[in-house]
Amino acid sequence: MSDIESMTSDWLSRIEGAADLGALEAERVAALGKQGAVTQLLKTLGGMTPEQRQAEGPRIHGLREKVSDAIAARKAALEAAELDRRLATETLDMTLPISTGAQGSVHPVSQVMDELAEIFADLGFSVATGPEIEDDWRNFTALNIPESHPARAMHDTFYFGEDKAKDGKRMLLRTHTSPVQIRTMTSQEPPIYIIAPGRTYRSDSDATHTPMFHQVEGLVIDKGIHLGHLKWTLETFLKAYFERDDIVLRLRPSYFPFTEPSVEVDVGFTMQNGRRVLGGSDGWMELLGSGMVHPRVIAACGLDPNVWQGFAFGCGIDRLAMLKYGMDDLRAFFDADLRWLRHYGFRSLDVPTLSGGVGA
Ligand code: 2NL
Repeated sequence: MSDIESMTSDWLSRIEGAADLGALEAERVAALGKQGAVTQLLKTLGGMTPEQRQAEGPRIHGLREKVSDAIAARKAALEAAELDRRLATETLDMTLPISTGAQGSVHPVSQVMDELAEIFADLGFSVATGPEIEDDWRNFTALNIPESHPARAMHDTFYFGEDKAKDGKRMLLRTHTSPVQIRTMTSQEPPIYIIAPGRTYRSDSDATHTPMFHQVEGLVIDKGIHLGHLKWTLETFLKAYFERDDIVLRLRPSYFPFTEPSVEVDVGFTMQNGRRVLGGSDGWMELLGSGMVHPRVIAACGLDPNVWQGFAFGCGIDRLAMLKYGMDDLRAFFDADLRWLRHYGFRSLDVPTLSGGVGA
């Protein structure tokens, strides 16, 4: 066996014997580093005659190539073994209780959803949910918003392509939670007392609008329902939610295609140390939209509007959270910044309400 051949097998066995990445790196430096044995050998080519170089050059370069290939192969094998070892040992039992070092907390939106569920449960309402991908009929047509209605454009709807159409119907991301109420009315016998909290989508983005936002709508369908029931329900809800008895509501005539009459609801505030505090009536803040369910909506769901009446309301949950907790930028809701949660008093391991987790 020539010198080069014995050197090759010597290096290959040393590389193969490297027990870990550190040992392998030491072998690499010893062979291919500046002062390495193979590098030194390559340098001898300079002092050879052309004939010697022609004979020795390919052999020495061949040695260098085999050594560097062997190092790369050994490195890959050691890394794969290391990954296997970590995958086998670094398991995480997700069923174990979280450590006391936990940093997160319930999100304000989840907290408000739980509060809503709890308050309305006391008034006899249950929580209804439905899909976020809806069809045109449930999101618009059944709500008395026909094809040509400007409200369709106003909603800045995210539509799916024709290729995602179901039964010839084009699908969309629901622009409000009303389709949940439509589903309830078309599948359940009245009386109906529900709230529908959840995610809704509109193509809109600035300090007060995010493309995904949370809405809660309420719906009552029963016999002999009138505006007085709507006003009492909203007053009772807002007093419980803001935990104040001096909440004053102002009802203004408005327009929604799905309610008649339609009522916009403002909540009164007073100024305290330059800040708006809810309660009293020094000024007014727009809070929610509502009205008596339009007879056409009741009829579209297969019910007789001469027998069944109802009221409905809709409100942004993000807005409810901002007002209650004094938050001013909606975008922070979706930044997952723990400092923001802590700043507004949300702590790990909080148990916010007795009904924690029953909201959507
Ligand atoms: C707003 C206004 C509103 C409704 C939502 C509704 C649902 C059905 C029938 C009738 Cl199924 N009405 N929902 C009614 C009035 C207003 O929302 O400004 N939301 C943010």
